Amino acid sequence: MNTITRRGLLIGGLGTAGAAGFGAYAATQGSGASAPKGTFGAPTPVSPDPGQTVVTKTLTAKPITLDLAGRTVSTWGYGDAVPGPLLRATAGDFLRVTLDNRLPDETTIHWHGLRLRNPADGVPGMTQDPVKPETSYVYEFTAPDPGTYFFHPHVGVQLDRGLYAPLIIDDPNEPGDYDTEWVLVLDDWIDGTGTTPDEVLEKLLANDSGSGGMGGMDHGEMDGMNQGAMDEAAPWGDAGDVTYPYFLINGRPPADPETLTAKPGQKVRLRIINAASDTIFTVALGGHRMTITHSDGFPVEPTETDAFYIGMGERYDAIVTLEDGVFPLVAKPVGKTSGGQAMALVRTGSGAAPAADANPRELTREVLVGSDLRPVQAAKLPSRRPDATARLTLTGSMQPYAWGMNGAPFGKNEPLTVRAGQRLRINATNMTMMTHPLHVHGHTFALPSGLRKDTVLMAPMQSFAIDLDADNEGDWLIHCHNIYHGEAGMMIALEYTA
Ligand SMILES: [Cu+2]
Repeated sequence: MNTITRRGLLIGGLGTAGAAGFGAYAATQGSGASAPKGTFGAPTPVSPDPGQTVVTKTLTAKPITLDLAGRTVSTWGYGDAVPGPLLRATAGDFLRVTLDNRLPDETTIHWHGLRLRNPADGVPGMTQDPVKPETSYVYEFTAPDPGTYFFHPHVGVQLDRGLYAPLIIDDPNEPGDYDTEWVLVLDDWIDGTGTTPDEVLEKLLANDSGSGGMGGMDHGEMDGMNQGAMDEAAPWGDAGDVTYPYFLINGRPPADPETLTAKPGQKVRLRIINAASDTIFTVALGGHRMTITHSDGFPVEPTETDAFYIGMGERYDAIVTLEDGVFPLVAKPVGKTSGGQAMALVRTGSGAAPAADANPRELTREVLVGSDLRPVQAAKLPSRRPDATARLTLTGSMQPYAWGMNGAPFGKNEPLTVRAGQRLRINATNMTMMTHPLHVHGHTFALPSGLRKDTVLMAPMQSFAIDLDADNEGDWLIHCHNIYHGEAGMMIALEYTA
């Protein structure tokens, strides 16, 4: 193959090697014609510093089944459950995690939000070779910042299976002024319900051709395609592409919800992670107001609200003082009219459980937009003028299904560049009519308010100037965390140059 296009790689790889999309990077960075295989080799072992605590874990990625309120579906997961096992360490610890790949496909693990060493970032073709079936790979890195994170593959649309789990980095200096903690992982679910995420992607991409591809089906007839319902109250426009039959909290649909128990009056810390591939949620706890304390791991000025939006890849921590009774904790998909909602139960006393379609009034009161939060002083980047600027436009459309950055899909767009030590200002603009969660690997950035994020929701036609300190050398990805947009090309490289 002499001229490799990104589309050729994507469609050629569907169903067999989801890594093909990210492999386009290697193809365009090397000699062009022959995509280098095995260019990274085995990871170079690194050693913890003296006195550093080592946290060791093995994660087995494998086919499993998931019980959705009595309906059993086949999927892929880490270990035996969805989400996979909680990984927990303290800021400054050295993590040594072995990925044991028992999947029938190549995979990797990306440690979402962590400013870790580049070889551990989990992007095949950019930081490592994909991990082949029946082989393993050791990730070794220091976790520098406390916070709520998660991990997932960075291969194809594998994230839209059950391959995700929470990662909590504790702060050794935080007083922990709460009685208990609940980790809530939100997801949109389609795998094993008659289709797979690879097939969903294939249908979305077929929408690009305008002829053939779909065998005469029009958009409205496609399974698994969102009908584009607009949510009047939300600022996000047409928020998703895929129609999901289920929405989950901690791997369970509302018909069989997780029940979180505590005593009335107790203070609970919620750590809420959006692991969905194509769904923004509005989150509320019936009968309560929440105080948001952290965004993407970093502390914010505590902010009370009835509800908040959470985009794909974002995390929010909140403190709630619990009332007496049984309450629905609802994550309502934005802009989607089928598939219901995600829900867990909070039980501190007696009472009947709320129905699966419980609609707490908090959802329609004050809904906080995360990028409006204010950082605490300690979370700000040091004050400094940018040394360099870069332009980043989010481009593309639903019909045809073609997404890119700076006017071209990944592999055809020019990488952004920065020199080590610079403060880089990225002037990001969403030039599309959809909302995109913009995610930067290996760094956290600051919004103009100083708010630190690694993933930020960008509404249609919205702009942000985001600043980052180039203090982590390597080749990194910047991409939309709608996993289907990313795979369709809405990614760009950030490279350190001499
Ligand atoms: Cu997007």
